[in-house]
Amino acid sequence: MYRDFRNHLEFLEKNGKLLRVTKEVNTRFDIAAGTRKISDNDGPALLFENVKDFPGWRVASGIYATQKLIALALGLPINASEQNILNHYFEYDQKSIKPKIVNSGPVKEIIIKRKDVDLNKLPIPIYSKLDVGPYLTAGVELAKHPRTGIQNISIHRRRILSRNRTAILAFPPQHLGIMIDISEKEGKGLPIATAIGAEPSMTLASCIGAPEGVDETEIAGAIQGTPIEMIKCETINVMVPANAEIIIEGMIVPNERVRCGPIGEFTGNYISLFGALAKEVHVIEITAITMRKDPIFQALLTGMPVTENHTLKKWSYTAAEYRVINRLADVKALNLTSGGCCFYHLVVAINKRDDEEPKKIIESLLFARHGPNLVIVVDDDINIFDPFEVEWAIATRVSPAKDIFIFPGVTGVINQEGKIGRSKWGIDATVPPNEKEFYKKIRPPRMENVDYI
Ligand SMILES: [Mn+2]
Repeated sequence: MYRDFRNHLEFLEKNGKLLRVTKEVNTRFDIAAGTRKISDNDGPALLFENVKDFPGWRVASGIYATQKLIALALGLPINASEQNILNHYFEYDQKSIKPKIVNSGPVKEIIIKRKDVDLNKLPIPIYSKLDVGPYLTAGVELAKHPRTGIQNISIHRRRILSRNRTAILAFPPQHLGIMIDISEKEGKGLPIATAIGAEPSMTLASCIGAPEGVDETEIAGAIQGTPIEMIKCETINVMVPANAEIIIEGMIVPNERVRCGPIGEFTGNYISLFGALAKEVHVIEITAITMRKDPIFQALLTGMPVTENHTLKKWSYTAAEYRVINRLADVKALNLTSGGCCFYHLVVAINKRDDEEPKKIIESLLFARHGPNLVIVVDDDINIFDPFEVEWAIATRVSPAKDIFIFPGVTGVINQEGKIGRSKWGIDATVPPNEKEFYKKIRPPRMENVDYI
């Protein structure tokens, strides 16, 4: 199913999931507004062909904005279920195909170096009203670990500071943040490239949360079934996808810090768990831009859930959370809910065998890395993808004094004010032991005889 970014746009168009926009749009808010609308209306993805002040450029946006678009990017049927998508995530991070090194590729059609670099010539959108300026939001960041030389790929927001400078929000325990810190302690700037309009498999793999020391490019190869073609950068020692639309090469400026906010966050407001960290972030000096001669810029909206900032991470988080609890109970399904920003609230359905299982699940998840803030455990007769059924389970199966667990300060987790340590909670909404029959959903017998409605 190998597809580079523009092949993928063609594939989406054939599937009725790409809309070409010929109306003139402004990079300030118009692209964001269109992307908001398709994110709320189940697609299609957008290709803006007429961007004010940027002749010759096109901007693709919302490429992964919905469950259907994620399914298509993974090579699954358009109506693949949540469980089907999750099953694929279980497989992907267990497989790898090494990249193939090439000497030429379309991303080198235009090469701009050093003093000729000008980020203002790229159609970089401004998304939300209080955003401090334009941001790169869909760039796949590539960098070599200063000690091991193993490349890491991950997505981080970058604020545009000037013609040749950006900020980047990357901090430990994020792998790129660790790598930047190691270099800085040695007085060096880490070389980092960002690929815009990379293969869908690269974008998906960069969000998969692989362990430290894994080159996610190999996971990307496994997702698309063929090696990613990688090529050397012009000015730094980093390998980049040769079929991307745009590569921006640069180096961290050691010991310099700048603000990287506010920006509309995945929380749906301007207050995120990154808020405090965004006050002092690293600066990158751009050393080169290489691109196709008719480049397509990729925009990515964040803000109120659900956007592609949520869909790209939701299933990899869910897969990780499943692995934390699958030995503790007979887990039937998990849902990182949309209202919980696809991050904070996890609903788990189990086939309960022991009355202690819900509390064990809650404790294990709340204290796990990237753990949710609230875990709700229900029996497997509840459809956890239906908020009505989850609320019904809470209404009819919870005795608050004994079934709600509050953990006042979970360390190592960043709270809404950006401080370390936050309270978390869990709800056991499973039926009490020995009373199962009376708690079941009532449906009149002989429903099958109602053939007259
Ligand atoms: Mn990594």
